[in-house]
Amino acid sequence: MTDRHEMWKELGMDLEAHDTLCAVLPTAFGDIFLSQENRPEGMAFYDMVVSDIHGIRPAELIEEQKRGRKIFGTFCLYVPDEIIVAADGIVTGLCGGSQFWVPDGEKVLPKNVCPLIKASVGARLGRTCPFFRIADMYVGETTCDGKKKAWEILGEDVPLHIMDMPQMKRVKDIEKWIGEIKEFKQVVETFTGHEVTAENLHAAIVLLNKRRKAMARVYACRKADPIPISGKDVLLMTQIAFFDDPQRCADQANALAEELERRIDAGIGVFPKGTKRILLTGTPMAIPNWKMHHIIETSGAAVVCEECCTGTRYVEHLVDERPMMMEGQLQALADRYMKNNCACFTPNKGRIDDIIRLAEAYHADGVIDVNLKFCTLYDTEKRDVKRALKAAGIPVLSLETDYDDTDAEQLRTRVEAFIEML
Ligand code: BJ8
Repeated sequence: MTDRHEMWKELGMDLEAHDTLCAVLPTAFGDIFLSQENRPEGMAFYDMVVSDIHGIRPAELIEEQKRGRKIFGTFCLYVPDEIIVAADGIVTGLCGGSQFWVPDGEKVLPKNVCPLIKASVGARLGRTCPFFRIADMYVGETTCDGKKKAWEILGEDVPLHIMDMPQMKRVKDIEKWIGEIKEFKQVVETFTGHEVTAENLHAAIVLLNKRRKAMARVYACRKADPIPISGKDVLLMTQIAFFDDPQRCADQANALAEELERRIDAGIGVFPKGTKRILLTGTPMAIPNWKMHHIIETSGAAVVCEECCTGTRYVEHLVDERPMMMEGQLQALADRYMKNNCACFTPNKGRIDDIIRLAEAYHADGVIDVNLKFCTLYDTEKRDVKRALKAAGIPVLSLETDYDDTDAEQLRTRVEAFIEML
């Protein structure tokens, strides 16, 4: 594998600390992913990306920067990638998913902030992630309190624009959201030096819809029994999509979907027919957070769907491609992004409806609602999720977890008992 130390040094990274991270990842990945049997051949691409996760894509991004393109680091599904892509910018997701980055985050944040935020701040300030070093501008949003305060800290270190998210979905809130997208467009135009026109915005909408459709095709294959791909592998595909080139992402996902469709025709699965099927819902699972999937899929069940931001929310709902004028396009973007049902909204009944709809569509035997520690939004919503699923006759297990592995055995015991009763 190419030695990337020179590149990381030029990015101002802490090489010694970063080497520690690089030393543990291959073993973790091998144990969790490569130990699976009968994986689709299409996963070879994603395995290759992970094998040089801080090398291949960062090197590409640096090349693009040399050509004058700007890289935008984002942390939330509400930030409309289309605007950035239309201005010839590149989007890279920056949510931290490893415990490795948490201690550096805790140097500036209270301990009782969710690990996703602590890891994201820690990855930047600890200088141990190339993506956090490469991004020319970060885009924050006013979703949860922890993130809002984290932007103030990160903003001292890197150019940062904050999108003011509505907290409700009334007509006036959506109008305000369109105003925010307009302002974001201006910020991106100034930063990149490229005007967003109706033409390039249309092309960006089509491209990102293509990515959604290709990934949704992979997701749809999970409705089959036997299941042609593990939940872990679909999670990995989704996590990688956040920083990959959108066209390549769509091509790889389509190729994978074709293979899965052939598997379905031939009755080939990665778990025996009749394996218990779990829908996961809750907080997002940023790479390399594979904990819950691994526990579930080594406890006798399969994850067939994720109602979360590293799941269906990323692949469902296309932006209307018909408007060809700027006003209509911005409205279409606002409409599509407001179909995401994050717990930062009130009320958020749409999420409950989504969970029930998806549990039925993916023939789930049960739902596991997983909350990252200190995320009060999803933690509070657990009550409504439980109540609605009980009323719908769908078994549900609510869990809370952190990024470290100290609770893994306890979680396994609870998951095994849940699967047993399905
Ligand atoms: S649209 S889920 S990506 S906000 S887990 S940081 S909410 S305390 S990540 Fe999210 Fe956008 Fe919503 Fe999705 Fe805060 Fe909760 Fe932490 Fe969270």
